[in-house]
Amino acid sequence: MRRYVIGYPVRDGKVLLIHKKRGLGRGLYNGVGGKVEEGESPEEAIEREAMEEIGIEVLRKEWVAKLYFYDHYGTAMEVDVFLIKEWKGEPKESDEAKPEWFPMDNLPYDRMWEDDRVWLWRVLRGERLKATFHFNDIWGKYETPRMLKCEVQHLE
Ligand code: 6OG
Repeated sequence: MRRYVIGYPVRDGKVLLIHKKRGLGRGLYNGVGGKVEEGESPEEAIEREAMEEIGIEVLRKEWVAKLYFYDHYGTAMEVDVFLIKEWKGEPKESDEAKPEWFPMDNLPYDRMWEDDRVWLWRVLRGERLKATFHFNDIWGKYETPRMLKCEVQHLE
């Protein structure tokens, strides 16, 4: 199973999303993130991606969720989600991502992955979750990506 990470810098009731310029989810808003490389931990991967995509050095982060994604064409992804609580540097645009702040209670869900409206507000409120999402075609190769089924479990 392919491993990925997503991280959300949070401060003063706001979340920093990126408008993604390329790769999976191009054109959508998401957290910073990407693939976990060979020999890397998810913790290391989120630090690397935050630096590569928006130029911040992560000083404190919290693991909040494990997400599994499947589709009809064999995609299987395991994603670790972090809230980034402290960092050094001003988030800046790169050729991959344009950072933008949003109030936590007013996220642009209509321009995000369909699963986000199911789980993101819950982790922003302090919950830890494990969730599984089934899509038709995540890469959008044959069909417009649609979420078909979801299961969310609250972790103590
Ligand atoms: P790169 O192309 O940047 O990695 N990702 C998803 N995030 C959400 N919320 N929902 C999905 O539903 C996703 N599928 C992928 C994982 C892709 C980035 O996009 C995330 C990575 O952070 C299907 O290397």
